[in-house]
Amino acid sequence: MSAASNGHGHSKGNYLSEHPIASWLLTTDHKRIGILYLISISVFFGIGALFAALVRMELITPQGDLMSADNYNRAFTLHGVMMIFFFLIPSIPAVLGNFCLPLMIGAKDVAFPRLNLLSWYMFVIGGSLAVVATVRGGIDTGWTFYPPYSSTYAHGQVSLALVGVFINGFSSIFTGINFLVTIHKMRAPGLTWFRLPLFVWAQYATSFIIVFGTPVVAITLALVLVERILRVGIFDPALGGDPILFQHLFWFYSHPAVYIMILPAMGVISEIISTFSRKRIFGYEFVAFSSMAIAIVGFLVWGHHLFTTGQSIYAGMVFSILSFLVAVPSAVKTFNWLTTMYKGQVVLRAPMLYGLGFIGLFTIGGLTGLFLSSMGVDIHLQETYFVVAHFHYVMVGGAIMGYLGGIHYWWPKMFGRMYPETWAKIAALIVFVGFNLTFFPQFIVGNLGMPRRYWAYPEEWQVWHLLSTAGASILGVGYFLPSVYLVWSIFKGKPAGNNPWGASGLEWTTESPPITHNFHETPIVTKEAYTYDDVPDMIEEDDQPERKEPAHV
Ligand code: HEM
Ligand SMILES: [Cu+2]
Repeated sequence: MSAASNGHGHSKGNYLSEHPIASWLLTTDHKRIGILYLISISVFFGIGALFAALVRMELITPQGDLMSADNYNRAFTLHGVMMIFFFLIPSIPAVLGNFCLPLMIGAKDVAFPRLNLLSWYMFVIGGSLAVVATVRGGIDTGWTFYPPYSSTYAHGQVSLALVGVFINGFSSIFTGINFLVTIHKMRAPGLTWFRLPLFVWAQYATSFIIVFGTPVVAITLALVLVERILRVGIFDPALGGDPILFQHLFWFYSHPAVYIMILPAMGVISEIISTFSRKRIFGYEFVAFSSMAIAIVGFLVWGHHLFTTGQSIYAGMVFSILSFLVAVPSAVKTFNWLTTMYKGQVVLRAPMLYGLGFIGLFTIGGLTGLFLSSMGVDIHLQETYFVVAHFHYVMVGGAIMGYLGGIHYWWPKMFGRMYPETWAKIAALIVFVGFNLTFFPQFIVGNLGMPRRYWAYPEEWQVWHLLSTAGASILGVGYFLPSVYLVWSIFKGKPAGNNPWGASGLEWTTESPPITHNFHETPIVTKEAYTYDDVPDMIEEDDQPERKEPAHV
C-alpha cells in the first residue's frame, strides 16, 4: 500500500507556500483550516478577554462605580458567550485536531474536506453575529440564557446571539462527524485502534459527545427563540411553560460540553507527558478507555446543576453519586500520567511546563467539583464565586493550559520554526502564578457568601477581589507573551527540523511544515504508539536564533 508517493516528490513546497488570500479562503486542506481557526479563535479569545478585564476592573471597588449595572451584566454575558461557545468548545478540536489528526493517523486529509471548510465559515459567522449582538445593544442574560428572562423579559439582541450560537452548533456537529468518520476510515495501514495516539482517542470520545449533545442544546436555544418571537409557551410559566425543563435540556448538553473542553486537553497532555518522559504512557489502554468512560458518564450527571430547583431528593442523590463516579476515570488519567513521569526521563521543556501546570490546576478544579456534587454543600455554594472558581480552574487552568501546551508542542511542526524557549518558559510560569492569584481567592470569597454575577459587594470582601484583579493582570501578560514570540518565530525562528522533540508519532515523520498531501508515501505502521527506540534524540535547547542555521535541505 505504499505506492502513493509519486507526483509530489519536490520537498521545497509545503502547505504554506501558496500565498493568495483566495487560496486560503477556499482551501480544503485540513492544515490550512486549522490555521484559519487559530486566527479566528484568537480574535474571539481577545474579545472575551477584553470583557473579562472590564468585569475585573468593576470589581476592584465594592461600589459599582465603573459601569452601570446593565452594562456589567452585558460585560460578563459577552465574556461567557465568547469564551465558552467561540473559544473553549472549538479551541483544541478545531485548531489542533484539524491540523494534527490526519497527520497523526497517516491520512492525507479529513474524510470530508469541504464540510470542514463549511464548519469554519459557520463558526466565523456565528461568532460574528454574537459580536454584532453586543455592539448593537448587548445581551445580559448570562451565557446560560435561562428563561423566562431570556425568552420574555430581556431586552437587546438576545435573538441575534441565539442565532449565532445555533449556527455555531452546526459547525461543531460537522467537525465531530468529520473526525469520527476520519478516525474510523482513514487510519494508515497497520494503525490499529490500540496503536492510536491518545490524542486521537480523546478526539474520538469528544466527537462522540459533540454529535450526541450539540443537537439538544441547538434545539433548546431554538425553542427559546420561538418563545421569544412567537410567544409560544414552552419555558415561561406565564405562558404555560416550564423553566426547569430548560435547565434539564440545557445541562444535558452543557455538562457534557465541559468534557468537550477538557477531554481534548487531556489528550494533548498524554502526548506531552509521554514525549517529555520518553516513555509509553503507563496503562495506555486505561487512559484510552477512561476517555470513553468520561464521555458516557458525562451524559448522566446533568442534574447536579439542578440541586436547588426543587427536583426530587432521590433524583438528586442519583445525580450526586453519578457525579462522584466521573472522578474515577479522571483520576485514572492523572495517576497514569504521574506514573509515566515517575519511571521516565523527564525533560522540562516549555510544553512540559504547560503540561505539569495542567495536572496541578485540573486536579484542584476536579476536586472542588466533588464539593459541589455533594447536595448539602452545594446548597451553600450554589451561585457563589466558589462555582466561578471551580469552573475556571477546570476550564482556564485545565483546557487553556492544555491548548497552550499543545500549541507549543506542535508549533514547530505547524510552521517549521522553533520559538525562543526561555520566553516560552517564562510565559508558562507567569500564566501559572497569575492564574492561581486570580482564581484561588474566589474559592474563599465564594465560601464567605459572595454571589456570582453581582457588580457590587460588602467592603470586607474587597481584599479578595483586589488579589483576583491583580492576578488577572498578571495572567493577561502571560497570555499576551506567546502571541508575540510565536508570531516572531514564524519569521525569525530557527528551522525546527522534522522531529525536534524526539517524539514518536507519525506527524513527526513528515516535513515541518508538512507538504500539502502530508506524506510522500502512505506510512505503514508496525509498532505501538510511544515507542522511542528508533526515533532521533530531542534537539538541544538553544535560545540564540542568530547562530549558524543547521545545514538542512
Ligand atoms: C472536567 C471538567 C469540568 C469542567 C470543565 C467543569 C465546568 C463547570 C462549569 C462551567 C460549571 C458552572 C456552570 C454554570 O455556569 O452554572 C460547573 C459547575 C459544577 N460542576 Fe463542574 N466542571 C468539571 C468537572 C466537574 C466534576 C468532575 C464535577 C463533579 C464530580 C463537577 C461538578 C460540578 C457541579 C456540581 C457544578 C454546579 C455547581 C453549582 O451551580 O452549584 N464538575 N462546572
Ligand atoms: Cu456539570
